[in-house]
Amino acid sequence: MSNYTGSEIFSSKTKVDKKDSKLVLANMIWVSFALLIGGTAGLLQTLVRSGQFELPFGIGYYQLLTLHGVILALVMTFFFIMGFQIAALSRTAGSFSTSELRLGWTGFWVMTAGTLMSAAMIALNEASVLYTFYAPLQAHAVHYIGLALVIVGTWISVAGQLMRYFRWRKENKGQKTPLLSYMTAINNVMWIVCTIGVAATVLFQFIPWSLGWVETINISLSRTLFWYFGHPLVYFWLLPAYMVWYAVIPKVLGTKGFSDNLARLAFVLFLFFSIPVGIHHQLVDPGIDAFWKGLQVVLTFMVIVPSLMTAFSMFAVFETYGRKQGARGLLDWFKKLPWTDARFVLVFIGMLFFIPGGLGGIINASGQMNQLVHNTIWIVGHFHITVGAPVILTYFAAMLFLLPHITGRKIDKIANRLGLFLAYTWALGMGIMSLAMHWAGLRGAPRRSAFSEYGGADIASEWITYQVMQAVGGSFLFIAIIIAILLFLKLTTGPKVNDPEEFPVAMFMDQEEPVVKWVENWRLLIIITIFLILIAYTVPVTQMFTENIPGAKGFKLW
Ligand code: HAS
Ligand code: CU
Repeated sequence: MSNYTGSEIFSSKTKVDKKDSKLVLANMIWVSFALLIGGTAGLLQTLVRSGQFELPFGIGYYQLLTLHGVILALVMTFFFIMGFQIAALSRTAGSFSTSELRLGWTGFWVMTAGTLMSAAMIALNEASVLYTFYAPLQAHAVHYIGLALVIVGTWISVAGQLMRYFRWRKENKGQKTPLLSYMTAINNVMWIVCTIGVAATVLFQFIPWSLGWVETINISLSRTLFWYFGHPLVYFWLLPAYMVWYAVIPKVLGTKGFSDNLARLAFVLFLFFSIPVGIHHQLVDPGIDAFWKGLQVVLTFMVIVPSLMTAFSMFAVFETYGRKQGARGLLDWFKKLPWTDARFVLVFIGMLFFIPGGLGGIINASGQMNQLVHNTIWIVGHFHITVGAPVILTYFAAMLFLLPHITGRKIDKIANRLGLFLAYTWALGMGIMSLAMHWAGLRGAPRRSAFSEYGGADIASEWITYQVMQAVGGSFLFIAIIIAILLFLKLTTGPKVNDPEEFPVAMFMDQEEPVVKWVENWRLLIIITIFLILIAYTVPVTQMFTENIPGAKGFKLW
């Protein structure tokens, strides 16, 4: 396009650089592989929980559940996020330098090594501790070391990405950075700050304890450090999806984004409020004063705001687009949306899922209601309609244009149709499965548990229908995963073309406006972030050291 203005003008780049593309592709290959393995595990779990199926070859339910969580929630997402952010930077800020690229590759290989170590321990049945690895369940030390390496690998890759971002800023002093590059920087800075928590608990608690150097572990502290990381983790997954919603979708529609400044503000709010809220996962845990739980609940309600801003922006974009297409009346614009473009449909269905997904989050975060849903399968329903639908469907949409873009191909009719099938099958499967999970959860069905009749208890018999529904949903999801794999193969093989698929990046209605300066004042942003963390965590964490909590020995319950 010749009429690029504002931040786009500085990024004369219109493509992901060739060398960078290889790294992006390597990451995306891991995504497909992880999806297949993790999805198969998921299907088998729903079958076990239906009560109609037993796992063969002595595979344990919790072993499989650990594999499912680790490979999908951690491995698949991390590789996607690294690949996508590298692509977004290369596309909008320009190619990576040799040293930046080298960091990307080193990170990739360290993540690969860590993943293989953990996967081997899970396969050997030495690490059935689920993806949250709650103490006092104790895995083999190699499992924790593997997970630590996965995190260290992301740090190395993120270092390369941040260097690319700051190099752009140095070379273009005083200008506003391309929006997508800015967004990757926010996500990466948030990531560095929050992973310090999980690194601390793994290095100083889990590894020495699993090696037998110390006998006991402080459970409260380990969980708190985990959730200090575990909540921002969910936004680390979500923000790349939001990058697509804000910066890609308007371009797919052929219209402008609502506001570049508003998008940046939303991301800043995520940086501020994602981290000091982890205790909303511990609202029923002992050892944390109600006051600090309450404070983190209030902060949780703050982190809802940027998602509401995002919803508002999306409605604005859709309506503007629809009206341009001649829509009249209140809701006519809805019909004018491009219902045959898989890039749009995948994302839109994801957004629809996020309406109940977000509402469920607000229910979880509300102190009293959390008592009802905590540790029930409602929570599993919640995270399947957040990370398992809006986030992953958007990742699919991104791969739909990114894979042909980086390999020199186009989305042809068949690929587009596969994408549409994928969207609908996924929606059907996830819809049935997660609805059943929410219902069963409200009737008390526990999460993290294999099939049991609980000695014929009446209440347990109420759950069975829902568990069968979950298996039906799980089966559709498995079909969807096969479609996804076929789609990725289709997008990366076959004849190349001269003008490959574009990586769409939108302009904004306020493109000509100057950017609000403080949103790129990193010193200020980091100070505020740390300040909020100190307020939320200093006292509860100090109490965990001073209140003489008895340590726990390790247990291997499988
Ligand atoms: Fe959550 C537990 C609270 C969002 C993931 N969450 C989890 C766990 C995961 C997870 C994995 O407070 C389980 C962890 C474990 O293993 O124990 N969650 C929230 C809140 C939000 C939230 C307040 N969660 C997410 C996202 C996730 C995710 C996002 C993944 C990506 N969550 C909790 C709490 C717990 C919890 C408690 C602990 C529960 C317990 O007891 O264990 C908020 O961020 C949600 C804000 C979102 C919205 C939605 C905005 C809607 C949008 C779509 C607009 C649609 C459009 C299209 C434009 C308010 C942006 C519409 C068009 C039309 C035409 C209609
Ligand atoms: Cu959370």
